[in-house]
Amino acid sequence: MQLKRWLTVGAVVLAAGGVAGAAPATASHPVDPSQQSLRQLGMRHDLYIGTAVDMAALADTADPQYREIVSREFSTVTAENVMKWETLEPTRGTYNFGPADELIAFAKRNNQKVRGHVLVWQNQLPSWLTTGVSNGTISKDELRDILRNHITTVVKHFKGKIWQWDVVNEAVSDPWDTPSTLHYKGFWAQNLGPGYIADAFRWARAADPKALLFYNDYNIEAFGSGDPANDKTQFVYDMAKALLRDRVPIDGIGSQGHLGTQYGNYDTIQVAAALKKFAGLGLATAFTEVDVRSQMTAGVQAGDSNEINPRLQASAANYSVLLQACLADPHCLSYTVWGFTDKHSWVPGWFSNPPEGMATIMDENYQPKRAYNLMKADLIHSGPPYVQPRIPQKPRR
Ligand code: 9MR
Repeated sequence: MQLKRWLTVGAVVLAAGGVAGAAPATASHPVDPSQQSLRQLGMRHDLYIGTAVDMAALADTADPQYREIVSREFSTVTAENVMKWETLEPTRGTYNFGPADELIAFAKRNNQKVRGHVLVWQNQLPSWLTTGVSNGTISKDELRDILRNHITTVVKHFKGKIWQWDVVNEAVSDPWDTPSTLHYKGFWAQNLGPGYIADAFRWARAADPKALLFYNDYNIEAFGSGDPANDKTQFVYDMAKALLRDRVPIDGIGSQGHLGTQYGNYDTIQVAAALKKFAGLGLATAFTEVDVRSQMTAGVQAGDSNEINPRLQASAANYSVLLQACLADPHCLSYTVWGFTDKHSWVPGWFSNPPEGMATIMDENYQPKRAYNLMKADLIHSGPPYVQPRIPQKPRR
């Protein structure tokens, strides 16, 4: 009796699409899917839709809308900055978990998963670490111990609370770097050699047997020439294959998805093919930091619709290309945008010559743009046989 009652209530909630307080759908009044949130529509495919969260914005009592949209629209969250080394361990051995713990508590209250970002990266390192290495007070052996300690402490602290960890981020160079032949770049490769990548995954796995462990990078949305000397996607693919051969516990590839309307970018077929190739190795995939920025020409800044509209269209199209490709491969587990409003986006602060912006799915006043609606449409108008529910990834031992 108890069980039957629960099932009946559950069925009504499901029919209403889980909208708190919404009238249940009936045959004569079906739910209008365009009124559902991204997170509700994603669940039609078991696909988690996420956003990076700016903790200052989340805490801003003068702006409740930010919080409200994070909880309403998204089923997974990523800390935009507060899980990075400079925030977590600003002084050697002293950890500042407060801001990250707040995000985890927020996610729990809102029934959201958390992507952990990031364990090993060459940016946003604390100065005690970089200065210590450059002035020789931290030796190479000690540096390896420091890295192991950091990974172990951080992963253990969040054990059981992180769905996917970005274990290593942006380890591979770009064709515009010197030398132009792709290689392992940055602080960690320079000081420890590329073996730090396998170490990092092993240490992370030892600290949390259940989290999915990801390698995360940008400009790997599609394959190019196939030559790892200049095709970054191929380089990362070869790296992942070698890690798996060496029984390193890597579970997934995060494709960041930072695109710009001034570039050619890709089509859905190319991007879906790349995801399927990674899945062929036995890996999950995810889009982890999607945004599509535009150059803020004088015309855009002056409000000229001839300049603005094509950019909004192109931005929306690129959001859609990545989402359709993700939907097309059941191993693509989540699609996270790197901020959802132009009010809080890294883009204008980063690209100033020429200025760039308009990169997110809502404008500075939280008004949805075409990109937001196109994402919804993709989630609504897709399904079997070509779009199947997600296949959960088992963490590798
Ligand atoms: O969005 C982040 C911005 O607030 C920081 O200032 C910046 C520092 O490097 O990092 C940004 O996030 C980056 C992410 O951690 C890794 N991939 C690229 C993202 C955009 O730069």
